[in-house]
Amino acid sequence: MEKCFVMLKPGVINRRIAGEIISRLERKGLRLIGIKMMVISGELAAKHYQEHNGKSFYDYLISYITSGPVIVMVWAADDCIMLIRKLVGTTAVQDAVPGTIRGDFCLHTPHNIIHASDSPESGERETALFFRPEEIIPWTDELAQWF
Ligand code: FUP
Repeated sequence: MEKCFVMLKPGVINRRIAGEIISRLERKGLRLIGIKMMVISGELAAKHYQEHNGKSFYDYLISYITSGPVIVMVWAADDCIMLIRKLVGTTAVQDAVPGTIRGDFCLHTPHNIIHASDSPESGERETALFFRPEEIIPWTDELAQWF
């Protein structure tokens, strides 16, 4: 089953909308197999966003992502990454369609409130960066056979 790493970025907890966003992923039927709250170190942020190193927005992105508490999660389902990225919406907030998380809750692309892995490989890599193996709990869904 595919894994998707999801982060609710700094500001989501302050705005008291973490529950609303998590609820959207749960209502889709996705399976939450890891969750915790943390403040990301500069070192971890640099590893997470290594592909953006050197871009114009990189320094701002690193300072923003380390500026306050985040909630990190791992979700699992068939085609989990494609399904979650549809719920999340586009990176640029001016293109994010109402009804998506970014379309409903954010004003500025640099603060687009949620990160979700963009490939199965990044799902695995990001999960391993943020979670120890014992923090991932792949519970059995007794009803799944009927969906
Ligand atoms: P996404 O996969 O949608 O989170 O987008 P990216 O990995 O391309 O970008 C990571 C983060 O960098 C975005 F969430 C916001 C920030 N960013 C900018 O600030 N400006 C840009 O032009 C692109 C990304």
